[in-house]
Amino acid sequence: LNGASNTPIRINQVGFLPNAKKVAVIEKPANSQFYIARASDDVKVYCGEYSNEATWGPSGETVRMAEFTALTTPGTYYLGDVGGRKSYSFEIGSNVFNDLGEAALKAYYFNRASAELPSQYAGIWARAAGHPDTNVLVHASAVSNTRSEGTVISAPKGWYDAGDYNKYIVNSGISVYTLLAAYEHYSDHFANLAVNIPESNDNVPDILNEAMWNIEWMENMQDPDGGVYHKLTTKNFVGTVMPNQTNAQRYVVQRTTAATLNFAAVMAVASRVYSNFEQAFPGKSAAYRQAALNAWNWAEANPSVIYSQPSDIATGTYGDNDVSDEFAWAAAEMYLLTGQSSYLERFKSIDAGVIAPWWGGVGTLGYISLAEHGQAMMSAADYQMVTDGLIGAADGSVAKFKATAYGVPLDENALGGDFYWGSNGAAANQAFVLMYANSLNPSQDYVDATTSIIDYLLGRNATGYSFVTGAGAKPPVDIHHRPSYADNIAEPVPGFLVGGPHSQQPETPACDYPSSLSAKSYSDTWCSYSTNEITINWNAPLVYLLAAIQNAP
Ligand code: 9MR
Repeated sequence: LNGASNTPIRINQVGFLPNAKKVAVIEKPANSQFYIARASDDVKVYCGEYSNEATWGPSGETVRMAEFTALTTPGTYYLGDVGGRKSYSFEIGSNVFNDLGEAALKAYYFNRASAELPSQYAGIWARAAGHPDTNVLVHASAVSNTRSEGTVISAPKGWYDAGDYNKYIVNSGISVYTLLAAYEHYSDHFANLAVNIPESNDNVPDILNEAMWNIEWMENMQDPDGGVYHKLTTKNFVGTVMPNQTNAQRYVVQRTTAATLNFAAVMAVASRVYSNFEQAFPGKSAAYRQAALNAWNWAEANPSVIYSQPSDIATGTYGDNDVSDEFAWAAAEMYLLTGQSSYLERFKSIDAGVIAPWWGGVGTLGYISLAEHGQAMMSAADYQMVTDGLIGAADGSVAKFKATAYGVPLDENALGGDFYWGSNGAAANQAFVLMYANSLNPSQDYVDATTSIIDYLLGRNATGYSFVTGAGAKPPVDIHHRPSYADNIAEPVPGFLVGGPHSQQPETPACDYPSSLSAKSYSDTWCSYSTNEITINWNAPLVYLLAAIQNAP
């Protein structure tokens, strides 16, 4: 399944919006000219000159860029090289991202815990229900004044985090937040995006029904005293089986400050979002408000409970020694929820900074929420501080985008730079910030840099893969995802963004990597969970940016 790439031309394998910047990358072309031809009849419709040669450190390649932005006529094309080489075919059109946008959201449905996926919704990936999670034990590490070791709790639903079957609050939080932000920032887009899930015929946009599947799980992860369990997990990762083929005991493990603040932030946002859907979800908005307040109060009283893996638990840690950014994010959301100035003061007292958000660095989410919802509640100076932070981060991405030989805002430094575990999710999260900055302060550079990230994820990268299952001519096939592995269906579950290149492959050294160079350190094998796993947190910015790029001002 780990075939060599069969074209040296690196190009977005899905397509380009008509007015988008359009660039392909090729290693050492034989001649300075390229052409674009119509796929149906090989008629050449565009000729261009490659840019000058440049070397991209992360891939070690000396490449030239082929830009054909001026070609805007919808159609199916390929790029040809006078040396006789051709790219995969690609589309130009205003609908090029429709299927992908649907698939990226539908991926969450495919990862639902406690749910049967009938073929009516899941097609060939139909499967039986697994993990009811109605008989979950409180682990010794998670006892409180209200619950002792072995207390049985019920916490069904939620999404499987990734290729494993566990459910982790920290990672769920940023995923839900990003989907809810996508809805709030592009509500018309999502009001019209139905993805054929069991709730598709109700009066609620599918993205909010899907997010609710996970929020309802999160609700049950709060102890009556306000503290929130870090994760719901088996003791060890289970084997490569379908969800219904395993019934290993599940536990809730530890209560941490990070999980509790993350939960507070998400519940505060959910209280706002679902207040507009009171009929469909009666009482939820008020309940989430109270849940957020209780969580915040617990975190204030327990400000430094850091996750520490118990000796009998071996699953993902999502450990984070620095919870200052979680305090900043939660404080921002609590301010928007309550209007109490102490929360804003708290946010301002923490210099969380704006970076591409990730599960361990969430301060940026507070900036985004305040910029989007807080203007009327903030002084002009405070509002400007927030928007300047976001615009500054977007400008940083633009500077990188303009500097690299691939024309993408990804580069490396002594520590591996942008090529770490989940580098594709990090790239998508740069685009999240770019497109949010673009809504504050529209700029062609922000849109172009985002397009370059989309291109990178869909094939303009040093591996030759489109990194989303089911999308493009050469997508990942052998992903680290238990249902995709165990279901006897050749194609993996579609719509999932894989983790992507991870410099030097330290965690999974024996997984058949084509190269040790950072940008090529990717292996389309089950073995490589450090590059070929999928997660709910990497898909969320993909959902966001596909909506954003189609609705850019
Ligand atoms: O995405 C996580 C990455 O940032 C960490 O470096 C890595 C190792 O701690 O863990 C990743 O998260 C995994 C989680 O612990 C368990 N489910 C699968 C996740 C993706 O590989």
